[in-house]
Amino acid sequence: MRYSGIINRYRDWLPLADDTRVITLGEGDTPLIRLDRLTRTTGRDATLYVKFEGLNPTGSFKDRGMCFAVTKAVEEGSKAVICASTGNTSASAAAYAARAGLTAFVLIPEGKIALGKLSQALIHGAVVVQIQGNFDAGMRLVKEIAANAPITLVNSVNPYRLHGQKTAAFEIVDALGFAPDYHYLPVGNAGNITAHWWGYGAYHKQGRCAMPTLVGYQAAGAAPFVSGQMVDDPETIATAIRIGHPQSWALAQEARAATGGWFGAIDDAEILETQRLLAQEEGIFCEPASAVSVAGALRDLRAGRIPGEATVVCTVTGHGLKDPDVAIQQGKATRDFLTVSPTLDAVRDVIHGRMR
Ligand code: AN7
Repeated sequence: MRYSGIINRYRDWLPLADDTRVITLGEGDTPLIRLDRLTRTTGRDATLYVKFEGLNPTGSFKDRGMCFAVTKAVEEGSKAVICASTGNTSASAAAYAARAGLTAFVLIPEGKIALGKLSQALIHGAVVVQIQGNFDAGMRLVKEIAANAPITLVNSVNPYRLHGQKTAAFEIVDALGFAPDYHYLPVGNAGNITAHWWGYGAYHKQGRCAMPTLVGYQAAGAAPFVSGQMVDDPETIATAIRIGHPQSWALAQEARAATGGWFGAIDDAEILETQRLLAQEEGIFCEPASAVSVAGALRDLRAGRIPGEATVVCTVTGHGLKDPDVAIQQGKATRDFLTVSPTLDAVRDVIHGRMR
């Protein structure tokens, strides 16, 4: 049967009326890819997978939640949606609003969103408002506006977002036949780690799987869950998770405590290194923020913090094409980007010098 998105696949697990019009772009059904080469570098024989959420319709995991949030907005008769965003939420809101025939208003931090994401918000016809402030400032504004106008807030404080995103956990259990022992996620607002807790929890309650340990990693310059307090001036090259005041603070603390998990931080150099390793050793091109989960899992495996025989899933949240600038900077830094004269000799020289 033709695959037609997360709502049709997991309808019984979602709060939805029978006759609701479903707004879908075929989100979900993303691959679970084994990382054998990178796992070997840890010296442990864990089974490590990535759930490549960059293969969703707009290139990030947000599509699962946006599919459901926009479907519910239409069900409730809403004519417009609004969000603050570091980029991916705005891209997804713009696309799903376009499909539903709603107006999308998106607030983004001026100069701090990756090029691919900005291009998406613009081409899908969202009203794009750059603010001279960061994501957290934008979040305060959209909450205020949505509280006083007939506009649906589609940030992850909207619980339908998390219901949609919990389907990623269902897919993992359905694919493996069991839950992984550990699940690693990059954490910004902590909506997605909360959604996975809900998803695994719902399956666990029905006896379908054990509960995995949930582990969240943040960028070192934006790591309130690691320091235990909000960060007023978050800074990281991983602009997707440049967030200092997470919206799902209490829920994520609960998810961590209930599953015996932990939070950790990865600095920008290690984020970039891991992004490059994933691309060059495994063929998986993700955006910088998405490399944080894999960096955390590799670190914890090496350190023996998780047992060598564990099954581990890392969510890779967004596609690398979201942020071409960072990828090109990384590529140029390796000095394998050359300009030569159009002659056989010149090209042969390059090849000769570089064969392994
Ligand atoms: C690639 O788009 O918050 O912990 O406004 O884009 O659920 O917030 C993006 C977040 C991880 C963090 N990876 O997820 C936004 C936004 C990528 C992201 C996260 C985001 P949450």
